[in-house]
Amino acid sequence: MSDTIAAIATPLIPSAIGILRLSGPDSIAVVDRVFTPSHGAPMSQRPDRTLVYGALRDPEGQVIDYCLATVSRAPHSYTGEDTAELQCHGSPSALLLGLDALFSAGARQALAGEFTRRAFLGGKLDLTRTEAIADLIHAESPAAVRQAAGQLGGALAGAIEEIYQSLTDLLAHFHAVLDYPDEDIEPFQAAEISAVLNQAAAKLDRMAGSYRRGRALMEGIPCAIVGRPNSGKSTLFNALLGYDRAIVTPIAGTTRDTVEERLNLGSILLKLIDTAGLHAADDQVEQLGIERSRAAVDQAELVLVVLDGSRPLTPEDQDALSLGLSAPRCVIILNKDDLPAPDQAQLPELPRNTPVVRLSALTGDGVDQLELAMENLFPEDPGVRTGALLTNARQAQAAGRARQAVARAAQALDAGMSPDAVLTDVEQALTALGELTGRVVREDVTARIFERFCVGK
Ligand SMILES: Nc1nc2c(ncn2[C@@H]2O[C@H](COP(=O)(O)OP(=O)(O)OP(=O)(O)O)[C@@H](O)[C@H]2O)c(=O)[nH]1
Ligand SMILES: [Mg+2]
Repeated sequence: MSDTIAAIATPLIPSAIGILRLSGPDSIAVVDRVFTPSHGAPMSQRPDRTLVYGALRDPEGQVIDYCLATVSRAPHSYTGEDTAELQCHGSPSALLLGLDALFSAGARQALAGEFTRRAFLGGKLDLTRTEAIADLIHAESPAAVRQAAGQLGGALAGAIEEIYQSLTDLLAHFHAVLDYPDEDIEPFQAAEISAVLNQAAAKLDRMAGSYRRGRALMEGIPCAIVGRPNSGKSTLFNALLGYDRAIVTPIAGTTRDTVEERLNLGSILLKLIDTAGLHAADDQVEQLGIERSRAAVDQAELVLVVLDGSRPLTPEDQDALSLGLSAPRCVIILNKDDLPAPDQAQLPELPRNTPVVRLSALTGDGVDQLELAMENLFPEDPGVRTGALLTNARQAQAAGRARQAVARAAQALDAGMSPDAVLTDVEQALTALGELTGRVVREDVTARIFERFCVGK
């Protein structure tokens, strides 16, 4: 039997509303001890989920705040236990006094994520939904919100469940075969089994493949700005961010280390990375910086190649161009458009559809065109439903293990192995899928998941 926990569920800053929250068997009794409705019966005699106005009092009976109380009895609550909420004014001091009153009345301080942990252990939420709650709280773009909300609605859990069920059916079939060893599997059945395995493998492939996009959604799409020294990378970085984040000087080699900032562009979130100018450097610090520039390009989904449009191209510009063109997406920027352009032809032959944008990072002219070009490079992928993307390494690893186990099962079947060999692999796939949703509980893993939550969630 669990005890009764309490916490302030809203940030401790002066604000309109602040919420005290309780979960556990004594929640409603505790509320009765600290809260007196203005009219009528105490909360223990009220129906679920009705708001009751009244006074929150300290152990001496002094009023701390006038607030709204509501209760939800097990199992119809967030945690599945008896729960209560007090919606107070958002006064940090009053909330702390209210919390003390709850402790005096028999509750104890909730740990970070303890409400959601109870919801998970009580079977109210699977692990993908608990992770969706953390993702929603931390979402930094509209697209990340939609993904998290979809996952909270069960999009990922549903997709996993489909695969889980098809493999469970297979397993049942195999058990039947093993129980009657004299009956060979009909060739027709073998083909059918193979089809189920292949279908599961294809779905898991797509799921595992969605991690790249899911991670970019949560952490920002890595976007590196490269070019030779003084081409105006840091000026552009600042122009895109809208404030002076990176140092800009007329001295070549100003930026020595990579500088990262998040940037919301339309519905996408970018992790924008300013880098050290590419050139043959003698200085050891500069060399290290340039190595980091190249590493940033390796990781990038999008590279912005910044060329100084007021000067002829140099071998360093060529280097930046070929580096940028090797990335999954690339935009070529002819910067310093406010200055006169040189006479000779500028750009070498580029792959078709490579966007080229002329702008002045200094005056800001044309930066909106660049933003548009960048946004257009990331259309919504209709292949994977929003909410069914994998968004963290834990999910990706478990899906990867399930995928490998299914592939092994398919191979074993093709190689004409005995049913129990195939069975073992299918069982391993089910275990991995069970870890993904939390059907199979691993304490170390769940502990890490709930660490991301704040107290009161
Ligand atoms: N006229 C003009 N000058 C610019 C423009 N963009 C940058 N500059 C100038 O070019 C010089 C170098 O700019 P930075 O942004 O520091 O260049 P960088 O590419 O980051 O240089 P490193 O960090 O040394 O690699 C500064 O004096 C800027 O003011 C532009 O659009 N027009
Ligand atoms: Mg710079």
